[in-house]
Amino acid sequence: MKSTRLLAKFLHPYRHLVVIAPLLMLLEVMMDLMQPRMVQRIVDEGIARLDLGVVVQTGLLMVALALIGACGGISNGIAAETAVQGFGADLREALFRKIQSLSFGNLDRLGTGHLITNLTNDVAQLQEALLMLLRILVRAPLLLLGSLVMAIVTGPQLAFIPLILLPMELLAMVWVIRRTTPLYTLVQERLDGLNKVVQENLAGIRVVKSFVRAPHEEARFGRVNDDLMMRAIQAARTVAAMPSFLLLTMNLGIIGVLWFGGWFVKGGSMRLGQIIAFVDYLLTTLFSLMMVSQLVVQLARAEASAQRLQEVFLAEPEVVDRPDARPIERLQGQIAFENVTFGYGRKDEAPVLKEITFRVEPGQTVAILGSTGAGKSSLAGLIPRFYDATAGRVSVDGMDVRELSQADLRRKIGFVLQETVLFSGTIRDNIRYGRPEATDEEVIAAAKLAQAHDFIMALPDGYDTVLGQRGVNLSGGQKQRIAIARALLVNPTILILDDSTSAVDMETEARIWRALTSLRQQNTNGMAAPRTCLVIAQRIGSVMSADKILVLEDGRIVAEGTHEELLASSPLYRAIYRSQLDGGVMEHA
Ligand code: TTP
Ligand code: MG
Repeated sequence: MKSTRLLAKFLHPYRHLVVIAPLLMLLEVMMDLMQPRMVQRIVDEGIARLDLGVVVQTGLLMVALALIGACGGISNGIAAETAVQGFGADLREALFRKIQSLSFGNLDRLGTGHLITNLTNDVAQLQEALLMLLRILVRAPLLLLGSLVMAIVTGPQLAFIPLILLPMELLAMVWVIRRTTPLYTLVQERLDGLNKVVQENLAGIRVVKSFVRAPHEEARFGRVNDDLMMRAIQAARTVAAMPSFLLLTMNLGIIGVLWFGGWFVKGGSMRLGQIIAFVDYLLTTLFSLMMVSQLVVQLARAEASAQRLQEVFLAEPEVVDRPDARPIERLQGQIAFENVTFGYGRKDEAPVLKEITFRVEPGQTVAILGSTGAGKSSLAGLIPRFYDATAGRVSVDGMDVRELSQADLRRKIGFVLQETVLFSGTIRDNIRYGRPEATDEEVIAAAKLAQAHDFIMALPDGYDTVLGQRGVNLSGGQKQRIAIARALLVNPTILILDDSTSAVDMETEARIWRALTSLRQQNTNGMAAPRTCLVIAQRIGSVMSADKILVLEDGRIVAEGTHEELLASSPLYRAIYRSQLDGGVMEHA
């Protein structure tokens, strides 16, 4: 079973508690089992013989036993809860770490909804099962057997009653458990769906509001929410049959005991106290069986969750370092694609990039131009190994990127992603995200290069301005410039800008370029110029001064050359150029 493997692994640090808790429970069970015999003694020897001394003495003994039992129960609760909470925290931490190690491809496939449910509800299900294990795994079976034995010892003549009722109850339990287990898997899946909708909604709340789609989103949420509710009710309904069945068997038991017991008492072969104790033991037996069944149901639920957790734990990162991965000391910054073909893994679909071949020499700025969906971002993502090429070879400085350590490689590459992501925190922390040890001077130098310094200084708190939830929000172009500063601060050898100035006005964009170019000539403020720049853009104006422009169309490179060469040779490039003439290209040139 998946759950046992996970439990065993993550319970290891708490093994002493796992041993102690059931022992404490044993204490409580033993005390519990003695109580009915005490009652019997009070009735048969105290009350029947009008001996007050026996009543008081036995009564006090009962109180003492109950206190000892309670101590055992409470200590068991503390030990169990300590183990369960520690187990849960360790499991969540390991899961989080595992998620960090996965590749983009794994994460695409698992989905955020699944991972959030994993981290919250699935772990909680395992914790709940563990708590029940530690609290009732010992208690219920012991009480069950113990009270069954005590019942038979107390009234052997009535022993046939539990021996008929127990198998009946067992049958009902098996029926319930077999029906609910698959239902709980469905409940967890519905929870994934709910988490996905919530997560998408919160991430895209601006889109939702700007398109006035709140009612649509509410309906979408309502659907998954109802779906979850229906499944949970369906599962609960089946489980709900259990208590009624238990009551039925219990009542049958009481009737049976009173009926037959009455005979025996009248005949003089049994005494009243015996009957009372017997009923007590019988009810405990039947009740314990139901506790066992609840444990089994919870274990089944936990098993479903454990399977979902194992899916993540056992996921192999698609992009892995080879055991002999080469560390990188220093890069020159040459990039080469040789016959690279790449797809996102869906077999039936055509590849996103087809037979891409080009070179970027150290110190060059190469631009990639192409319509939306042409594959520009996909191409750039192959260089830091967000994904690995399906066929062909991507290399830096002549070394196949698959032979290099991912961490080393990525540290040498400054990647400004197309979608700007800033974290909540100060502007300073955001800029030095990739190099937390950077000095304030370095942060400012990077911000100046990215043309962000001036607007940052205009904010009331400057670099200490807090961004994100409940903090200041920046404009799209301002965010992009912070992201550029963040990439520049790591002193990358290769800088990749994926449409990173799309929201910046042309004049600022031109200033960023001038700053980067001038940086190449002199080394100021400890900032090393990125030697190689790969620039993805939609606007020709952003890229016409590049050393080389690649025109990407439907996953293929259809033209390659400098601005002038392309104007002369490529009708497509000329068409793009003309269509953008009005967009201010001339003024930039
Ligand atoms: P992109 O490489 O994202 O195209 P692009 O960067 O040229 O487009 P844009 O200018 O709009 O940024 O996508 C190429 C194809 O790959 C497209 O059909 C969508 C697909 N794709 C995936 O299937 N999964 C992904 O994670 C990404 C990024 C793209
Ligand atoms: Mg893109």
